[in-house]
Amino acid sequence: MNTEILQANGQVSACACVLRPGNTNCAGCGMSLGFQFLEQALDREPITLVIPACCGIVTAGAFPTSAYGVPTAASTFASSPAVATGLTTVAELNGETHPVVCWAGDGGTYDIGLATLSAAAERNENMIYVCYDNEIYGNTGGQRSGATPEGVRTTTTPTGKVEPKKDVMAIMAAHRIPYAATLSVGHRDDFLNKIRTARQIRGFRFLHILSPCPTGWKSEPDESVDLIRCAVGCGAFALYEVYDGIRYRINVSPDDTPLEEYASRQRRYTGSGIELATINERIRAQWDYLNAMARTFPADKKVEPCVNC
Ligand SMILES: Cc1ncc(C[n+]2csc(CCOP(=O)(O)OP(=O)(O)O)c2C)c(N)n1
Ligand code: SF4
Ligand SMILES: [Mg+2]
Repeated sequence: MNTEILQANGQVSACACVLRPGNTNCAGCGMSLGFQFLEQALDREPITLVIPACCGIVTAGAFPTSAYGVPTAASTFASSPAVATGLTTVAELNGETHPVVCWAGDGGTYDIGLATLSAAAERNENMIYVCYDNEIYGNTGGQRSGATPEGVRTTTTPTGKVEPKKDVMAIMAAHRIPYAATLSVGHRDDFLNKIRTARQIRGFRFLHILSPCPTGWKSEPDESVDLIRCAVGCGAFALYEVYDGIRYRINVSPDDTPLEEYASRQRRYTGSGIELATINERIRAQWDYLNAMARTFPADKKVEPCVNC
């Protein structure tokens, strides 16, 4: 595969680094960390990226220069898993085994791209789909998405979103795909393990990253990693894996971190009309569900590396 990329300074680089320094992402953006962890986990193996409309494609810059050091296809919102399907098929026909990674925001995943995401998952296409979820349409000014949690103020929910966050993991599990997992940029080892696990499996793999967005969350850029640890600690973001859509493994259980600590460090919760106690109740109910699934249908089988990947 040709990985030569024309850099902003006009020089050609063969750098397999996924996201180059000097890109336009905001300081403290979870997407930047996610790309770094992806690259580390894959040990700089070449990949092909497919990215629909989102902050991630703004980062790419204007052709022929690019902030990405790997071949990157920009797609429409609705078509990224279909584009990735085509690229995977062609790569396999050419005898190439490098992964095709679809990298989309929550707007592109939960809402606007859901139809082709569902279709590719149902066909069990051989790709890694990553949703970096900043819980808003960040790129267009911070509107609410299906991923915005209840109680969060956005430009379209100025008094706090009333509806709960859509359970995208349950939707993906219902497709009985081989692997689905949630990833935290505050838990690096767990993050890298899940990328490596996904790499070893053939078929549709769905990875969901809670991606801090200081601009939209009204949080401090240097607190991003700690904030995600806090989200995991208070139970607002559960770290778990689902194999074949039915076998569950919880990776990190909540500790004693209060939801108030997570919420108070982001001004998107300030002045919300929804009580934290109400939000907490729903978080506890989700944990009851996850614990029951992990107890009843545990993921105890070890992943066997795919011989054709
Ligand atoms: C069909 C369609 N509708 C709306 C837009 C405008 N648009 C571009 S990016 C974006 C928000 C993307 O949100 P998300 O996928 O969460 O990524 P983020 O910007 O948060 O990184 C929107 C609404 C578009 N490009 N195409
Ligand atoms: S708006 Fe948010 S998601 Fe977009 S680049 Fe900035 S921090 Fe990242
Ligand atoms: Mg988003």
